[in-house]
Amino acid sequence: MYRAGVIARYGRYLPVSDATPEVSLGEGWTPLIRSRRIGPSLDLPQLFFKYEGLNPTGSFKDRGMALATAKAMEAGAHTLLCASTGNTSASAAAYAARYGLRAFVLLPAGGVAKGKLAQAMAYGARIVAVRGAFDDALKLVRALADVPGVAIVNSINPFRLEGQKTAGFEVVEQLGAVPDRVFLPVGNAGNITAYWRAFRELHEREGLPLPRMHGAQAAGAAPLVTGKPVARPRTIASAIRIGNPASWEGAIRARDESHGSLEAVTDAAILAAQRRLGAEEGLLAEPASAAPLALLIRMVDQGLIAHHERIVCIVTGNGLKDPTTLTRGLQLPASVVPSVDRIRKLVSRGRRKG
Ligand code: AN7
Repeated sequence: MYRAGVIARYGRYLPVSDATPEVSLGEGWTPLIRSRRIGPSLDLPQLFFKYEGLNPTGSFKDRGMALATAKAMEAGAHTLLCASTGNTSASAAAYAARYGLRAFVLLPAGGVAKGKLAQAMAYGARIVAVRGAFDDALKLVRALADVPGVAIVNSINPFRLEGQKTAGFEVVEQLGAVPDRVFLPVGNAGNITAYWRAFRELHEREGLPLPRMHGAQAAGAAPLVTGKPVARPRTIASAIRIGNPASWEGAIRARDESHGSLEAVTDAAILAAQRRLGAEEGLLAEPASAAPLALLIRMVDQGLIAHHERIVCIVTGNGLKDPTTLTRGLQLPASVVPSVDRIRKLVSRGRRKG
């Protein structure tokens, strides 16, 4: 189907009017891909990946950013402002570029993956590297809410969550049913809040059942698991290196109302899941986006998942965002002389099955 963007596709369920510009970079309608190897290996034939890394700037953030940008323009703003662990800044910068707005992005200094920083620069954002964590940057942004002409486009902006909920609608349309469980990474907790809103709306509107929501945090940045903010969040998954999530209550409500869970996974488990997504499914995920699979694998080990269940893991961001982590521990291939005989031997040596 023609990719028209989330406002064109789902406007009837969004807070838009004739005065709202139809902002779009072609975001949304990302593929729901059935697992070919990981699912069967876990004895879960109905495991699916929602590949949000195929959005225009490579992450799920574009959905909410399209609507937040539209509403900012409707209100006459000239500048988009956000704090970000990287993906929100890349998204804000892209939409600002397309519509002739300024983007100001506050990033934790040294804490953003290379690809995301490169994007923000390439899209022409003004970048401020803040000495501190994401949470410090978000605090600064909140204090700047009164600057005239400036729209905050963090997920404390309600339009971000409204645009984001379109992903939940898509999962149900593409699967042809509500999944039994949805697994997703949790940082600032906007995404889990938005998905839960989508499923609740479908439940109320169409009488559909509700899924169980499972949020994965990184062990060194798991305030929603421990119940208290983390002053110095640590994890290789820089996207979710967040100590005091803005949508705290939204995440708790999603967990409790859905009879789901919020759990921590180690960096080692995240990296192992990331490798499996690449090597067994052909899906590149950034580390944060592999956390849900890490949690699912653990729950399968614990015997908590029934084999017939329909399970969707949200792959929130593209692996290309963070090449440093993707290639960690890997060796660049050695060069060889361009000899057919040599290379014929190498190619003939053994094939992978699967
Ligand atoms: C790939 O870009 O917070 O729980 O500033 O980039 O809704 O925060 C990114 C978060 C998951 C967590 N996966 O989503 C930011 C930012 C990826 C992400 C999350 C993020 P939320």
